[in-house]
Amino acid sequence: KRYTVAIVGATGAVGRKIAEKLAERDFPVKSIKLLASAKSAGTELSYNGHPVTVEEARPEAFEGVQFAFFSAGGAVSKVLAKEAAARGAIVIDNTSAFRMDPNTPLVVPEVNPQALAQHSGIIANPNCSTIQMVCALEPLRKKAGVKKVIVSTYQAVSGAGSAAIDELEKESRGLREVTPNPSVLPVKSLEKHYPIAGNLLPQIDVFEDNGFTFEELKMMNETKKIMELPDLEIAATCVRVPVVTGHSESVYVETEKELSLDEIRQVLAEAEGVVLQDDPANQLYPMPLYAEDQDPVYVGRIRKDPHTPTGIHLWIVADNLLKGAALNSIQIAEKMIELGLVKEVQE
Ligand code: 11C
Repeated sequence: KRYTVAIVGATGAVGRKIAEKLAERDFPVKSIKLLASAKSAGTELSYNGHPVTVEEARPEAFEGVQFAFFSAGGAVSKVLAKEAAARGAIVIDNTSAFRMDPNTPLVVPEVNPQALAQHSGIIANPNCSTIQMVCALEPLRKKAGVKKVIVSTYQAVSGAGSAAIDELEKESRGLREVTPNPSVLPVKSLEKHYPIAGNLLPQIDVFEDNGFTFEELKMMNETKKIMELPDLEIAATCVRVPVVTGHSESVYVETEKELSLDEIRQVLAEAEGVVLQDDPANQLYPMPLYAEDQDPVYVGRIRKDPHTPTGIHLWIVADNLLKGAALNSIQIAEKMIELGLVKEVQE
């Protein structure tokens, strides 16, 4: 069985990765539609070595589509995702538009595939920094319960799109020569912009009334929903760093039951989608430069807290465009096929 697939936002950083990964994983594609804004319509891209002309993302473009991967921003998803679902497509949405909607499953296949059964046409793909963290938290929860999480992130600029990558590259070249003239980071739509080369920005997305940024709240709320832990004590601090791709996270976890260091290592070594990189004697630990273009979530620097017996410190790194976005979206589609959740259509 093969499927007609659409990618909305096909010209963007994540859209391009979705096309690459579908081909690389040999996803059963019968035909592909690359969709984008009217401005990009007519652009020539390629899929699996074949040229494909980008079409404008309009409601009619979803006729006959079975899987629609959306990655063109929340505003586009809010307008077009329901149009695609109404035409029979399963929408896998990479924006925050539907993540907290109680009727929309928010899924990381290694963590909560059971949530897929309740969908009504739209499945939400979580925020990149949430995905990599829950991949490491879930196996610990299964073994010992999870009570509390405090996370600080070191997030790559590609999370803010291609324009932010260009900005880091330009500023890095001019670091010693010209005064940078930032216009994208930390948040394109806000008035103030700061350089990212040689800097850290403790702001990802807009500030909310409680002083947390929207990115921080996404990590907190999405983790509770995915892990089905509404009472989880969780707080996040999200920071943009001058790295092109690969989000890193320092995570403090308190489990319900105490685990030994060996048990923690064993649980993470056996966890689906996780690769343990934890050998301080040989200076082995995860780093974003080496996680780029790789599928796994890497975990290392594992330590027991010196004061709290149930406290654990972890360092978690993953490619934010792959496991954080394109790969997880495709794994959702693959899981739906595996679980028989895709309606058969008359050919
Ligand atoms: C970033 N995490 O690194 C954001 C990008 O809600 O899917 C992902 C935004 C989202 O800036």
